Amino acid sequence: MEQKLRQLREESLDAIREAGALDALEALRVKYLGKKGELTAVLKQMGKLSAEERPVMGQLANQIREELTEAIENGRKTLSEKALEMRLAAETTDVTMPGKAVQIGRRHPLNKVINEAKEIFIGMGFTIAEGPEVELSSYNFDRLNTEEGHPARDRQDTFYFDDDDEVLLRTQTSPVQVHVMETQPLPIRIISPGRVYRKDEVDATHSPMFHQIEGLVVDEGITFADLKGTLNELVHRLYGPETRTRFRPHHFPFTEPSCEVDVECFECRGRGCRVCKGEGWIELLGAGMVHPKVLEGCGIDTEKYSGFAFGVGAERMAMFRFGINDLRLMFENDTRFLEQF
Ligand code: 2NL
Repeated sequence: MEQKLRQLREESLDAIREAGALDALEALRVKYLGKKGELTAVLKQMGKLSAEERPVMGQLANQIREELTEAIENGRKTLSEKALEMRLAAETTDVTMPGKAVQIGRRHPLNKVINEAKEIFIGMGFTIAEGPEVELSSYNFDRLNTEEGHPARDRQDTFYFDDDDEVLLRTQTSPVQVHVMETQPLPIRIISPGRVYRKDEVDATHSPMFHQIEGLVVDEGITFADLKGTLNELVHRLYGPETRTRFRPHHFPFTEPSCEVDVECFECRGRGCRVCKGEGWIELLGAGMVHPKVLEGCGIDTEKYSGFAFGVGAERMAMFRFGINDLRLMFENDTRFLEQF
């Protein structure tokens, strides 16, 4: 029996030393020390020994059990330390590595000029009015004195949703102002920035979707002088106080009289260059005194009240403001372009 025990001890200690993983070690513990284990099996045969032999063998067996238990425990410690070490090595963070730069976006040049214009008008006592991009023909055209048959209403130029040409994508933000005139008390001082749509082919100066800022003032005693003063203030704030303006007679169905406003070319300061095509002036916006028919259509008493209105393309404004020569750049969202403003 002694021989058997010593052999078991050699064999099991060797196996424990060679175990490469925690579960292998646990399997060895069961194999030797478990209820049905090999050492347990030897101990069960103690009964067959003589009275002298029994304590000696018992002591040896207990000693072996302790040795095995200790060896397994040591093995377990070593293996889990090694596992931890490997995990730590795999997970190390090099705190001296440079950080990942967070890409922070910038405001789009278009939104920049729209926000600037909003600030300027808010400073003059205006409020911002918004409204739907899908409108009724009656608000986009009829209420603005643009009668059936007017070229602006052509199917070639306007995105209609239906065959009767009643529902459309607004071609200007004026319908927002008609809604305001219908529902809000006088006086009115608003600007309405937003998207507008026209069936234009895309080129350096045209896009089927663009942004407009319209403005409307209705009060007692409003004159063309108020119009000039307000628009000169806008131009001076946007392009510098020395920038000259020119008011040219024009025609719009919704204003009378009407004008177009030119600003001195930002490139050549009026001398004439490639940007202004030798003119010295660049057309910026359209404006006029609100047509009496438009005011009356909204239930406003034209004996007492008058008003002025204007409309300006925000993309045009941004192109002049930042010297951008192609409208398409505004909608491509190329970060190399956007980073410049
Ligand atoms: C342009 C410039 C303009 C208006 C828009 C307007 C709005 C109301 C009444 C009267 Cl509610 N007018 N807006 C006025 C003049 C010019 O836009 O070039 N449009 C084709």
